[in-house]
Amino acid sequence: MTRSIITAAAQVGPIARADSRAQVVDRLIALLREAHARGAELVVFPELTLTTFFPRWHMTDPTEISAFFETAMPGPQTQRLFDVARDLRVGFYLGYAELAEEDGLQHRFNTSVLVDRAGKMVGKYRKIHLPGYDAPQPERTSQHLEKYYFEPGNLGFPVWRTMGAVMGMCICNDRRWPETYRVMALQGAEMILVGYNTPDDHTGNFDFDSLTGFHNQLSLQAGAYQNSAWVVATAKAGLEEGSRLIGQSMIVAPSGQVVAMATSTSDEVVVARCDLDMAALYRRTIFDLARHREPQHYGLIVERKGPVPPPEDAQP
Ligand code: ING
Repeated sequence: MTRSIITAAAQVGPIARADSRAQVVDRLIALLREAHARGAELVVFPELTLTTFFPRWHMTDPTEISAFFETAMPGPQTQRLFDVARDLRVGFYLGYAELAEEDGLQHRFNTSVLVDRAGKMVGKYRKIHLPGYDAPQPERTSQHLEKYYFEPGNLGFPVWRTMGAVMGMCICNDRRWPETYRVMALQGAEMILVGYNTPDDHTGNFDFDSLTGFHNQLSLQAGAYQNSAWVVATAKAGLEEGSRLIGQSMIVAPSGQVVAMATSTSDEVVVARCDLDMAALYRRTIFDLARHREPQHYGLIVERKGPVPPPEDAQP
């Protein structure tokens, strides 16, 4: 009997700055219901999926900024999403802006939570790799100010045994860094869930930006294959407040194959059965981290901080 979990990427189209939480949660519930109708047991929503991608603007008014953050999860505006998911017995990943009070101080994180099929909170992740800048860049038409609005995550990359699998979470830019997947794979992760908001003009260099979709897919497929894990990646997509966010929500197998991908940049559900034994097979053969990965032999690389110096007698 193979272990599997039917999973959905619930892509969310543009969210306008003026859209209320209620309007957005209505859309998330509709996506969740569609995913359930198509057999999904787990649904992955995007990063910062309750509001427009506000780090594209520089705001200074604390009240204006706080309006984009949640002080509780679930809170009054999101409780009904949790209730519907519990009633339908569907687990989910939800990305949002978190205003947390810790050691008497307020902290702001770019956060995701994982909720199981009984509606129980499984775990929380706070985004570690924050792209962009901590101050407006004068030459940019649209800003990318995640370092201004959020602190780097302080929870590491935990993984949890839940819903019949070992699952981990990351957020958006994390997916571009190989250590993100490896740190979770070394803890036994079989499924890695990620939401993203990815504008197609991030660097302002068209040679790079024209490859945004390719780099998205490359990062996800490499992460999945090189770590023998399923990767479920969900976009906030579309033309959102003048910013073009790529779609391409996708479900990638441990083989690196894309088994389902969104074809729109709107609200769209893609579903696939994730065979967890496939991850185990790759982990037992090609990517047996215990047998084939010999970190003690990497020591020389780690100790060396730069190129090997030329031999003494090298001719100038
Ligand atoms: N967004 C983008 C991401 O990493 C980006 C930023 C876009 C980086 C394109 C590099 C290239 O997908 C977030 N929110 O991290």
